[in-house]
Amino acid sequence: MGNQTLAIIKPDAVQNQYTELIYESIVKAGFIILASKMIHMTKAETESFYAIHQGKPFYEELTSFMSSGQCMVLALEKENAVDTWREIIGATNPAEAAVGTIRKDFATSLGKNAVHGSDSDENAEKEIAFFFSQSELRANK
Ligand code: 3AN
Repeated sequence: MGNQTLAIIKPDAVQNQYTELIYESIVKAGFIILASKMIHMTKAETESFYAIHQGKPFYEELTSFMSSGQCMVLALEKENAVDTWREIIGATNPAEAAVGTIRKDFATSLGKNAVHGSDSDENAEKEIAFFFSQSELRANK
């Protein structure tokens, strides 16, 4: 069981000014924020980040949306971080997300679903390394 995960506050949530509320939920849930920053990915960068979904019907929509505006990316630390963060964000489809989850409260649609969370420890490590250098991650240690 790993203790780190990658969170992204997606362009819909940033544009709707939910960044602070979501950041607050992260802190209240007891995560240590190892590093965070605002970024605006190019289409090529989102295609690389979501390469695992290449070929799926929603790949074009997903990569266009994720490169449409600023995101906040965060490297989070807590015991059992991947599962804990996925419980807090709720189901992929906000219509199916449980009451009190971030996607229930802040997501716009299945495609524009406010936040990202890594789905395994292995992917968390890869995704954190995709966005953050060792020196950025070392800052709070
Ligand atoms: P999750 O983010 O909950 O792990 P994944 O990994 O299945 O969900 O999908 C990655 C992202 O792709 C989702 N967060 C969502 O933005 C988008 N997505 C997934 N399924 C669809 C779909 N059927 N239509 C549009 N976008 C989708």
